[in-house]
Amino acid sequence: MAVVAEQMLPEVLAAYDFGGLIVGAPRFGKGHINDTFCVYAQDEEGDCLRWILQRMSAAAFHHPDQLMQNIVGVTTHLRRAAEAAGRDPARACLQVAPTRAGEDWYTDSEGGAWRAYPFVEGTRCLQTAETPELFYASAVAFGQFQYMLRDYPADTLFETIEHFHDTEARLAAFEQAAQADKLGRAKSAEDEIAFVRARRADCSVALAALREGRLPLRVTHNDTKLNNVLIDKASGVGICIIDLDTVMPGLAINDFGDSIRFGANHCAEDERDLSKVNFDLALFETYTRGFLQGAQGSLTDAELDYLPWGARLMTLECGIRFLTDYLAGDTYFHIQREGQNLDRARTQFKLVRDMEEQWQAMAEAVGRCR
Ligand code: ADP
Ligand code: GN1
Ligand code: MG
Repeated sequence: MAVVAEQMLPEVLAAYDFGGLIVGAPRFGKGHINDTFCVYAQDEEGDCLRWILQRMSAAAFHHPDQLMQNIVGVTTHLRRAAEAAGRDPARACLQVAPTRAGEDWYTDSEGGAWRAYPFVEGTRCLQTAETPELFYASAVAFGQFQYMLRDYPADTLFETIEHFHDTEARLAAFEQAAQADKLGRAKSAEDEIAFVRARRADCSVALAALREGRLPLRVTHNDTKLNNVLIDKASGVGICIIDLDTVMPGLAINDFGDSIRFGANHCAEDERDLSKVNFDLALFETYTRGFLQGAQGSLTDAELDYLPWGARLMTLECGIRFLTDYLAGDTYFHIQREGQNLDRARTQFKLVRDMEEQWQAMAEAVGRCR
């Protein structure tokens, strides 16, 4: 997208009724994909209303209309499920805010696609698992999310990013970027490139199980980072799953695995000191217990068997994606400094190595939770 999001803000803010005088709309959050702003509006009583306003990434999402249709469908379903369970639907799920024209999203005059949600108040969004209890709370919420969507009609969902967790396709894209080496960066990533090439066969493990009918296709979130769940400040319970852009048919082990990748350690995703990057087996077990509790018995035996693979593959795949973006010129993941995507790839590969070393213990941990 050529135009910086800030440039379009006045036009986009005018397209919505935020219920008061807009007093500010700074950037917000730590997402890598969309341009996210928090809108502060002062109502007649002087109270502050907050909204999340986002420009959807044009690099990631090529059909915002289809994407928003998915989100409207899924949030409507989740709202009903929340009501049925006696939860406050305004806090239990995202709610798409209409534009003044009554649409679910707004296209600006430069072609950027925007949407807004009420800010879910009284919540926290964590960047690391501050305590095992909070990590457990996130696991229950993601497990529940899986459970609530078990009866969602998968064939009504558009594939918002094709081959999103197709690890074989990610590997092929990586090879292409490494061979093209259009910025001459491959030299600086020789070890990481070799690391991936030594694990080509791993990239097919989950896909083979899917092709052979051992793992079922479900409706999954596909981006289950800790910062995609909002935790209630007062109770510490995970109450609202956000970032629904990639809700699509997928594998439950990938939802499990992506959370482990991001949360079962004590470092930032772009930590440069790899001595600080360590896979935490205890947090792995904590998350497993929470996820299975939330999923309420909806996972098959084969899915439980493959949970460690979900963790290892999502970590490897994410590292491959960061490395590919580094080699291709940082066009997909937002960066704040040069080399950040290479640093991100390195943390992922360190975690993969740790998981390989603790492979047996991971299976035993799952065994204790089932
Ligand atoms: P990205 O795809 O770029 O990660 P997200 O949809 O995850 O975008 O939003 C980025 C951040 O904005 C989240 O990590 C969270 O901090 C915050 N956020 C998004 N939606 C809400 C909401 N409805 N209420 C409160 N915070 C939100
Ligand atoms: C992106 O959107 P965000 O920041 O929650 C990415 C995920 C990656 C993650 C790595 C749509 O997640 O797939 O795992 O970064 N989302 C998309 O941190 O590509
Ligand atoms: Mg996010």
